[in-house]
Amino acid sequence: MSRILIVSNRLPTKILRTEESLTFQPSEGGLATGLGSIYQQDDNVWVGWPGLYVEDAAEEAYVCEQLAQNSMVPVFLTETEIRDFYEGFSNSTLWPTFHYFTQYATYEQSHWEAYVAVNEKFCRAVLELAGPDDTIWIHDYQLLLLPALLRQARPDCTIGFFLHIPFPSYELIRVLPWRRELLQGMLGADLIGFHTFGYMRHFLSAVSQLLGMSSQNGQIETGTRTVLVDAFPMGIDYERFVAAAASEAAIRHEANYREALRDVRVILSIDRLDYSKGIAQRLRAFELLLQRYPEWREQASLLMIVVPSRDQVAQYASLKEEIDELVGRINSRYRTISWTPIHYFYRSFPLEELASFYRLAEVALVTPMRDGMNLVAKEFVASKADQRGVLILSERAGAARELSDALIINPTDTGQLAEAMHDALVMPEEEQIQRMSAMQALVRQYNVFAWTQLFMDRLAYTKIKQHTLATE
Ligand code: GDG
Repeated sequence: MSRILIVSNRLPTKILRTEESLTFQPSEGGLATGLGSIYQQDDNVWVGWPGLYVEDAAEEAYVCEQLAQNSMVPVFLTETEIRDFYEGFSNSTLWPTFHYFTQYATYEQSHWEAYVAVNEKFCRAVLELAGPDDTIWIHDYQLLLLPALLRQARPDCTIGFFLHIPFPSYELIRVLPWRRELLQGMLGADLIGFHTFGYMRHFLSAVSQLLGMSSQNGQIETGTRTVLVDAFPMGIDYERFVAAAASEAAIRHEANYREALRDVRVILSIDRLDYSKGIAQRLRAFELLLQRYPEWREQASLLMIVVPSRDQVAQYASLKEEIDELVGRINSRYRTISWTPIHYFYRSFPLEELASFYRLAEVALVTPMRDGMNLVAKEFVASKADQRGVLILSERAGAARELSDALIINPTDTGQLAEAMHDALVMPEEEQIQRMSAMQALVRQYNVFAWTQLFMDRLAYTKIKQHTLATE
């Protein structure tokens, strides 16, 4: 029987070690919830790292058994592999390069070697599981070499690859010493998906300039095979956010917060700690809003949630310091006894609380410097049952291609961002409703289930086409 094997760096479950036991928790984030619908169907499985260093063979066997009950297969990584492959090559070479932050990128041969070795480790794990009719769906920048490794071992297998982050211009890719190997790694897939046509165009241009392979209508001829490249903008589990926002818990939390905040207007921002998200620039823009429009002092507050992330990587630790310093400076300068300009949380919240923040906010500030898609923008839209609220969205988030009814801004233009906040706070209700309902229709229709279906259908079509061509 044919199955789908989802492969990603992390499993949709994280395992935490407490003093006396291991606890299994669902991971947050769009990928886990989105693909949750398919990996637990039939005999499908999800392969990835469970976020835990196992201590002995007995513990390893226990973890495997527990995960197997939920259709997951772990790939165990060592501390050295996490340091060199994950924090090193994935997050200190590929992530900054693909987000146009080359000044943060490092180029360590030992990190590259670890990246190759871990991709080979994933390859062995998948080969142990995969039957000849199975479909393998690989996710994201940590596993760029895996498609070609699998192709080499199983020339006929069906492989889809999806990149969740931007694919940058050729000028950025060419900086990488291992650029050809990385592109060749991706070309092992039958179908390569990106969030936007822009990323897809960059990829085709890099393949043409670095590997000399041309393409037509998104089809690349590698010499031995045809690889299809296409855009699949990822959606969210829309109804899950509608339900979370309508839940009793979310309504109760919202009422409590409103009371505590004495009904000030709330501008919301939610991100993982990351320099690509434009958090410091956003703070400066909020400060400018308070300078230019003193009428918002004591009337509007920024509710800023920063979810801890990658704090072992140097740039993330210094970004955290910069944010702490900026928040401290702005708050100490403008605060009054009864009003705090910025409510800043450096932690994550359960879904119902997150939903209560989406309910509470009149304005959502999603202003990354670069972002593959940005699901927070879509979640805010889904949570607004009364269709009031304004989304301010960076033109450099993938989501801006779809959500054109947001106030679209250039995140480096602090003045424009401050003006957009003011415009959002004074926007008439009819205009809010008109914009929000247009965005809701789109986010509801192109939800994560539609995204998965579209990708899988396209992959099946690609495979059929290849067979037809081969037998002609
Ligand atoms: C990568 C790409 C692309 C956040 N805080 C809490 C919480 N979250 C959840 C949000 C959302 C997810 O985390 C963040 O997703 P994003 O899309 O915004 O960003 P990345 O993590 O950078 O994701 C990105 C994505 O992959 C998918 O392809 O869109 O461009 O960088 O779902 O809700 N969840 C909970 N508590 C929190 O405090 N429960």
